[in-house]
Amino acid sequence: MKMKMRVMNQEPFNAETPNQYLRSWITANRVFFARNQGQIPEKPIPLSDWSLTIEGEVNKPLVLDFDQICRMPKAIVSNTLECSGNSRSLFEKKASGNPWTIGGVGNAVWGGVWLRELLESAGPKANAHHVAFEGLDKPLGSAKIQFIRSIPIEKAMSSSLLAYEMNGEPLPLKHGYPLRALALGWTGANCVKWLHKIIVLDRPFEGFYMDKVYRKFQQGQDPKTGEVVTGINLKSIITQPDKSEILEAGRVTVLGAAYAGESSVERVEISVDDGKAWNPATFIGPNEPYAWRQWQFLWSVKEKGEYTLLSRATDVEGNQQPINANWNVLGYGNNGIREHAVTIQIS
Ligand SMILES: Nc1nc2c(c(=O)[nH]1)N[C@H]1C(S)=C(S)[C@@H](COP(=O)(O)O)O[C@H]1N2
Ligand SMILES: [Mo]
Repeated sequence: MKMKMRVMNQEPFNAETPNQYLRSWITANRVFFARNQGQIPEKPIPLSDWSLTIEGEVNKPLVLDFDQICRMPKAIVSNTLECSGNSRSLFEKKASGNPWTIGGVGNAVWGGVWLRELLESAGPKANAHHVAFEGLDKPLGSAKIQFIRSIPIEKAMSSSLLAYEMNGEPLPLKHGYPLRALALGWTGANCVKWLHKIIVLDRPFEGFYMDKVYRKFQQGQDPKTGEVVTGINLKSIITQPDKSEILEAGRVTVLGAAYAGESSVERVEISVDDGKAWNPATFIGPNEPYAWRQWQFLWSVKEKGEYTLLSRATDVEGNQQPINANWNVLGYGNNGIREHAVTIQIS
């Protein structure tokens, strides 16, 4: 079978994973979605030319080479990564940005080191509040703005990984070789690729990628006053059947995934009558922190006609996916039940 991504942009390269590859718990590296603000490095940097610097509000600034990082205790964690703008094109009202459908998400098992261990050896000072990450990718456009993002030190110390492996392979070039940050359960923008510098700060980093984007704001509002996009929202997606598919009456297997960022999914329900009745779906596959859960619903359908399928996730705290997501100018965080409806035909 041909591996075909849905490419939205060649430069910068932005491509989403087709539904059929979202049906397994692990998303294969070769079809894992790609989101870039700058240029993917043309070739992998020789490891002898690469180092990781930790500086700023620390007692002991560090420069580490790749071997030193690999000799540290290895952590292996699963994590579902989702682009902040995933499902943007499914909002009824248009939002600006890449027209993602549901494929700006994927799940991988990552190998690396806990960021906490590195920060502890550098010794954050008492005024350390944010941790900024800088990537090596060359910026595009006339402004030439480097991709730099910062996260609160609590997140950096509790549940952030620096990954050099993805699904058992060295981190692929397009996913950040040789090292990337992963703020577990947080959207992709918080997970800087081609990482080479960590700067500990006394406040959030200020710059284009912190203040103008990755914030939820309304028309006419100053983006900087908008809420910063951090954790991945509770959400479920239907990955089979596809929209507009024509199927025969009888038994239909409905497949999907559900995820909840830093929380965990407790339950998924399916409606085949546009939201009137809800039926429980069954989980299949692994149940790991920060990772999505695959589910299925075996549907027995006798009558021909048009059907609208909806899925609804509930997390362990009892929160339920919203019927409709909150629209914002840049279309972040679309997790609406309605927006993810799949209408099909039974013939
Ligand atoms: N250095 C760098 N890191 C980056 C980006 C980037 O443009 N440059 N894009 C971010 C965004 S918006 C997302 S969604 C994820 C996508 O990761 P992936 O391409 O490995 O799926 O990378 C993040 N890290
Ligand atoms: Mo993103």
